[in-house]
Amino acid sequence: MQRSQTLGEILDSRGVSRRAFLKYASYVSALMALPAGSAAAMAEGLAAARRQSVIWLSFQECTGCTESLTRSFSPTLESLIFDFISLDYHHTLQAASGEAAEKARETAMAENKGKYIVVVDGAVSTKDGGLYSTIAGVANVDMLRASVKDALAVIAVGTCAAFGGIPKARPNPTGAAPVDEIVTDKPVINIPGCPPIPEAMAGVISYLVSFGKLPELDDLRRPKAFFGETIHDRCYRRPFYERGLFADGFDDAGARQGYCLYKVGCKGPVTYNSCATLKWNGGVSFPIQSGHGCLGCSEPDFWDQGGFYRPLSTSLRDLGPALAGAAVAGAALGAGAAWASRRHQAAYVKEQAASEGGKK
Ligand code: FSX
Repeated sequence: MQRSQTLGEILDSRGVSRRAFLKYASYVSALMALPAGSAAAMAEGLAAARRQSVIWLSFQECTGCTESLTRSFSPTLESLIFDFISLDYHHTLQAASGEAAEKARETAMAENKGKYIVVVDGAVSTKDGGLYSTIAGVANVDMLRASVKDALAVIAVGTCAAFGGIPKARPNPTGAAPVDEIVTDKPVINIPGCPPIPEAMAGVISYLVSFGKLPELDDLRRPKAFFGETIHDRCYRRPFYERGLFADGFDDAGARQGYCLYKVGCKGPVTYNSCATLKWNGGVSFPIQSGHGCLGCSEPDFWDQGGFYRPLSTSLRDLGPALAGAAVAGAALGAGAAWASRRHQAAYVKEQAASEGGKK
């Protein structure tokens, strides 16, 4: 396979039909709710594109994000990695090690100046010069800065990379920070989730490769196609919520009837993600369908939000002073986006408190 070949030519030589190509583009377009005609445009864009060079950096994380992608059902990892992108550097998946691995990263950067994409999973240690997490003797924060220098765009996959995630949970001993706090002069797309939904990662990369531009993002830099609605908006248990039918425990009569899990701590109402529609493991299920409330893992600071098993109206209410503090810090640091999400949460708590008061 030559680098100069287009994806269309590569797939032709492998006997992949144009029809299969269009089917894939239709699938991604439908996932991303793109306007009519986008599937054909995406198929055309992908066919004409050259394999996209991707440098994938893994920092403070649990490898769940890569595990999630490698268990992607559709499109498969094979089609994503071997057909659409050239994964030139990936700590977990690359065959090279030591100096050869680092050389591969430098070569990919030099050969694809201004055109390669950097994907990051994991938070970036910044305390004490970033010495708490290093690769090949280089602090993550320095490797990130050097790697994005000539990048086209940066994709932060997973809540750790997008918002700091678990490494940033109080007391944050390593000074863990999200990617967009370090990278301020390149387009950054956040695909949060701990781990993120594989189809969201694959869809965004396909969109970038075929259209050469970023998909529409919200105020937390998340693609609206996958993060435009809350879990609650699309939850199949929502009719129970509307009727005031709640499980009070995980094994009571309400739980057995499939009632709403709000009272046992579900964070679906304030969590923007596609779990309720795309689900997991090829659409088999998602946590709420398996009887467990949403933990809110794709939202900023989810680990510190006041308890996974406490109802939102009580757990978030405890954050009153923190919410006020975040408003000040947000304005000072220009972190208004994160605050916007918290403001949504605060409004929800207020609404819940009012409705609970009304029921008494
Ligand atoms: Fe974080 Fe990902 Fe959670 Fe784990 O790389 S988002 S801890 S699933 O692995 O970064």
